[in-house]
Order: sequence, then C-alpha cells, then structure tokens
Amino acid sequence: MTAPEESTFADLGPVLVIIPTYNEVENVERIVSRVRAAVPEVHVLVADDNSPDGTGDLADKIAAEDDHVHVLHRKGKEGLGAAYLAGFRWGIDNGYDVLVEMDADGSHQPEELPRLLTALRGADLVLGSRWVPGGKIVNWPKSRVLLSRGGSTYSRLMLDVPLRDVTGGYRAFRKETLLGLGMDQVASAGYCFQVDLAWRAVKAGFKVTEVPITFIERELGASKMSRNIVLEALLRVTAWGIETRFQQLTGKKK
Ligand SMILES: Nc1nc2c(ncn2[C@@H]2O[C@H](COP(=O)(O)OP(=O)(O)O)[C@@H](O)[C@H]2O)c(=O)[nH]1
Ligand SMILES: [Mg+2]
Repeated sequence: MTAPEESTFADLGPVLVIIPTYNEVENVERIVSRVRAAVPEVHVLVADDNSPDGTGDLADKIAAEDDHVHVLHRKGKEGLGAAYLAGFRWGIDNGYDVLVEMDADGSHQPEELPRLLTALRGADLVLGSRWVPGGKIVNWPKSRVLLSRGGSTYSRLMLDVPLRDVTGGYRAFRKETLLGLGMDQVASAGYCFQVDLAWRAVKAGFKVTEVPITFIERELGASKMSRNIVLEALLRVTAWGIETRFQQLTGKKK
C-alpha cells in the first residue's frame, strides 16, 4: 500500500533531525510523527537524558516500529547543549550529511522543515528565525519575548554577529559546518550553546542564512528554562564580547 518514498532533498544527502528530550512524554510521539509526515525521508534521533517520566522508553517503542527513528539514551540531565553535541556526533558517525536541531514540544513546526532544508541548498547553516520579516511567536508571555529579543540583540552587538535570532533552536547544519566550527571546544550548556554555535560558524567563514519561522509555545509539559540558563548565557556572551573587543584593539586574531 505504501507508495515508494519520494526523496525531495536527496541532493543534500541523508538528513537527521535531532530532538533532545527531558520529560517530554506527552510530546514525543506527536513530534516524531509530525516530522515523519512532513518530510518522510528524514531520520529522527531522540536524545533523551534518562527522563524520569519515561520519555526514553516511549521513544524506544516508537523506534521499534519505525526504522527511521533512533534513540540515544544518555545517563542523566546534562543540558540541551551536551545532548545536541552527542546527537551530532552520533549522526556524523552514522553517515548523515545534514543535522537538524528541533525541540520536542511543538514550538518548532516540522511542517516548516522543508523551508529550512530548501535554504540549506544555498548555505552552510540555516537558522529558523523569529526576528526576521515573516517570523512570528505565538502564545509567549511578554517577558519571554523581551528576553529572547533582548538576548539576541545583546549577542549581536557584543559579538558582532550579523544575525537577528542567535538563541533560537530550530536549525539545519551541513555536516562540514559542524566539523569546521570547532564543535569539540563548545562547553556551553543552555541557550548560549546556540549563540556559541552560530557565532563560531560566522567566525569560521560559513554562510549562515536565516529563514522566518512561526514559533509556537508548548501546550503540554513544562519548560526547562531556568534562571541559571539565562545567567550562563549572559555571562558567557559578555565575556566573549569583551575578549573579542580586546583582541580587535590589540590587533590579535579575530
Ligand atoms: N536531553 C535533554 N533535553 C533537554 C534538556 N533541557 C531541555 N531539553 C529539551 O530541549 C527542548 C527545549 O527545551 P524547553 O524546555 O522547551 O525550553 P524553552 O522552549 O526555551 O522553554 C525540549 O525538547 C526539551 O525537552 C536537557 O537537559 N537534556
Ligand atoms: Mg520549549
């Protein structure tokens, strides 16, 4: 009954969508099936940090029934950044050429994935952006809108990155971009992980393109955002900014 799979993005090589999870048992099934429906040829890797709510077990059940779905079980909660780095390495080791970041909670719509992949044809890294024309946010309190906009603007000015949304987490990387930006030196755990990767990609000379997305706040489960995550981002971006200015002044390497 199933029609032969049409490979729309075959020119990009095999695509892996990495979905980090911590207590996403209400969301994981839905997000995986939406990804599979939106772009049937892609593979999905759920990177679970041993969620106490059983997300990892449920992901195993989904994977048992779908050979395009894989699960990376990690020992415990180490933050989004560590889960992505482990997912990138797994994907590169397993022969994927494109690695996509996507949240489990539905904030990043799988139906917009074709837009990211299409843009990747002419870029090394594509950022799903809330802050370019056409980008939108649905159901976020004013405080989070301000935090996100403020965080992006602050990072852009501190680091001189010509990007509107540097903290977002809906992205598509070519394998070569991840390998070329010094992935092994990335230590950031929370949101500044995203700033760190985007900034490194720009500094390494890769072509980074932003495409508008509509970000929808989760309906189920709880956000893992915390004061510590925001603080880590603020401190690191400030330190990087000062270091960059100092190097510019003293004429040392960028
Ligand atoms: N594996 C793993 N996933 C995480 C961790 N922290 C957050 N996530 C996942 O990262 C995604 C974004 O987190 P979320 O709490 O929705 O942050 P928000 O959208 O900024 O409020 C979700 O899929 C979370 O389950 C973590 O420590 N480990
Ligand atoms: Mg979320």
